[in-house]
Amino acid sequence: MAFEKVSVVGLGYIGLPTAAVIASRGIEVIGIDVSEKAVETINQGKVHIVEPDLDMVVQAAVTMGKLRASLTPEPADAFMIAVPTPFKDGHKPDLSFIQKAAQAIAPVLEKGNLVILESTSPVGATEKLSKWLQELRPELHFPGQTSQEPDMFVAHCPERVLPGRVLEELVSNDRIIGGMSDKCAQKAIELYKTFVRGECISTNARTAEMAKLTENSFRDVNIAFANELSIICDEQKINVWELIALANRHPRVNILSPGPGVGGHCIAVDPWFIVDSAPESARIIRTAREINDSKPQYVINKVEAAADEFKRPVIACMGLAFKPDIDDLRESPALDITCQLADMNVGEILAVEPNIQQLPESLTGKNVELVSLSEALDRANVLLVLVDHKPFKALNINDVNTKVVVDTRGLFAHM
Ligand code: SAJ
Repeated sequence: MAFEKVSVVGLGYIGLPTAAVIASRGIEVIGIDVSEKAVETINQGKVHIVEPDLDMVVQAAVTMGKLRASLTPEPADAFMIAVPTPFKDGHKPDLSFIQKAAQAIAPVLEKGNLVILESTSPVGATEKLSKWLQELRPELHFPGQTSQEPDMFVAHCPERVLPGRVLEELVSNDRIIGGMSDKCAQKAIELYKTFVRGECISTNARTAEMAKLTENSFRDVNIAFANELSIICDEQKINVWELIALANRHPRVNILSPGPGVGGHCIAVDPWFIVDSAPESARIIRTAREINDSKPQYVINKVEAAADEFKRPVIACMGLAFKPDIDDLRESPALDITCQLADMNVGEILAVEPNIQQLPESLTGKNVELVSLSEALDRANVLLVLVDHKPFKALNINDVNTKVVVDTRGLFAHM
């Protein structure tokens, strides 16, 4: 069966680019979102999130009449769910957005439809989705739910794109296609083949769920290794950046970079889903999370000590985003550190973030000023490097040699 109409539920950082790319292949796409503002913006051919080139692709798809956003679901051949899966108290996965998406699409589902879960999910979530849909539409036959031959198809195809390179990676990355049955996987592969150039590899839904969690945990554990090294090196009076560069000359060593902590809504979250499902066995994964989560406090202590050297400390927090050259402040250790420093009253706080025009809500009403890089260099006596944005990388030693520098990204390591 060819896919003539596809519905994407959740028009955020993953759903909107996915919807726009599928529409650009000539397939009719209906995007569903609970936010009136997002729906209105998209229907005007505009975007409500920042991602390179996304505005152009969305505008083209809307102008061609292939992409439309709506608050209410309507019938389609396939439904792709791309909603958030945060954690709640005790780092337990919160599947309520997936459940709400299931409730929203259930009334319009028809025999033969394909339902795909793209959201990063704990093992077993796709089975739960199939069960919820079965309960809502008892006359249909969902995979794994009844003894009858299923007439509905359900699969988990985790998104794996890197923010900042979403449009490219959506097409070029290989995809893991975890079917609730082989038939489900085959059906999902047919859909992904319409826009993915990478390989589509089929497996079962549980393995696909675990594969995505594993990828992000692998990265988290490796960043934790680098962060732990940075603390050991501070104690031993060794330049960690030089150390890592030397060790990485070994043909089988590839250490990642230390930083002020791990941010974003994926790597700092997903490993907890593994820990939650295997609390006794997931020891390295849990410890890595704890190491990365404790890094901001370590940085704050260093800044406090640096500020102590001045009667009137003026601290420039360089970067608020969770990684370089983006405007995304979600779950950002840089923002968290800046916020905490402001609350502690350690001095005057200047925030430098070239990718935003105004301070985020969490910093407004506090003793924090958003300033340009040159103003920060004029006024600050303590420089706290939190993000290695391009304009910061262009600085040279003469710009900073009169300041006390706390450099969490190794920007000045080789000067
Ligand atoms: N970081 C370091 N040191 C490093 C690398 C990263 O401190 O050497 C920090 C970054 O500064 C940032 C955090 O880690 O705060 C995460 O950044 P990232 O670039 O590693 O990853 P994300 O969160 O932008 O995207 C990840 C990607 N996963 C992997 O690379 C395994 C992406 O492919 C996933 O699709 C995405 O998570 C997701 O949505 O799950």
